[in-house]
Amino acid sequence: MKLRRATRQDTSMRRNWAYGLALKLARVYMDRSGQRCSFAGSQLEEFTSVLEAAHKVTVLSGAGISAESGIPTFRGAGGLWRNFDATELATPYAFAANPSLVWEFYHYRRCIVAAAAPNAGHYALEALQRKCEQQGKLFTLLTQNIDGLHAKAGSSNVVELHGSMWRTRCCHCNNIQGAPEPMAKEANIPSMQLPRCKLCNGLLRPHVVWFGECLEVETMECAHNALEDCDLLLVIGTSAVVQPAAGFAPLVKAHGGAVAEFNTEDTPISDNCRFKFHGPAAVMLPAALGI
Ligand code: BV8
Ligand code: ZN
Repeated sequence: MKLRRATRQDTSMRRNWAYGLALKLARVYMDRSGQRCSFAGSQLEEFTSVLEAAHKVTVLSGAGISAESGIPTFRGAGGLWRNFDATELATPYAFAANPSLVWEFYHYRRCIVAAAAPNAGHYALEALQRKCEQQGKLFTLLTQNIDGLHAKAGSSNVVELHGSMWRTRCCHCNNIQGAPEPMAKEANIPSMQLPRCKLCNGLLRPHVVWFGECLEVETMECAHNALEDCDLLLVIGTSAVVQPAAGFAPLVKAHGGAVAEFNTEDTPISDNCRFKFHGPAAVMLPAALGI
């Protein structure tokens, strides 16, 4: 039996079949886990053709993409640490008032992340980056997360808008170094015994951007280069409340770029989004990206 060459029509038939399967698969997953998930088949096709036609693809991720790795989100149920609101401790004022407490807060988060692994959502973005770069597209992954799970999943040149919990900075000479050894619970360590700078013995602080602090100039430049003329922005697992990141989607929409939101619920930017994939990122991203 002579195998005839696959026509264009064959390929699109196979692709439609694949999408249909992804959709069915996605639905099956939701029922068992009880998590609501929805995206219209037609929207998936449109999203896929916009992705294929795009020259510049940018991704913005938030705490929601790490939720299925067991990392508490800021506004989710886990957003509280010892009845402290995470956003209260992530400020220069909290650190000035009680550096030991803030050190313990970051130590607690490092322990959770150290025990966690990237999920299918992180890996789908790693695969998307590879695919885009193979196709000669410009791709940038911007994240608000300080957990380092995108890099752990293999993503490269990740722009960490708010820094990393795995780096520290000297409050005196600004020298950046690694994260220190774990510390005991309820340590209340006097600040002189807290991690110190190996150059000047100054107090070290997590190398992250706290509320009320500006993002680094280079980081903002990277972000603006990635958003300028971007054809497609994927916004994943963010409540879109914290500025300046919350302003990125409206910026892309304003210059005619398409925005696709991946979230378990609506957010303040949902109306700016041409595509909305409602459901857990670890399911919706592989399904929507056909990865
Ligand atoms: C600054 C690092 C100049 C530290 C962080 C304009 C108006 C009003 C206020 C301001 C403004 N401009 C500046 C401010 C002040 C402030 C701000 O925006 N405040 C907010 C609260 C209104 N911004 C700043 O201070 C920024 N600096 O602008 O400097 C300046 C300064 C002062 C005044 C003017 C100008 C610095 C902001 C960075 C702070 N540092 N992190 C640390 O992490 O410890 S922010 C931190 O919180 C995260 O990095 C992240 O950005 C934010 C949390 O948001 P998300 O990641 O979105 O997480 P969240 O839990 O909120 O939501 C999770 C989402 O996922 C939800 O939507 C949920 O539905 C969804 N989800 C859950 N599970 C899943 C899921 N989705 C998919 N799948 C799932 N499985
Ligand atoms: Zn120093």
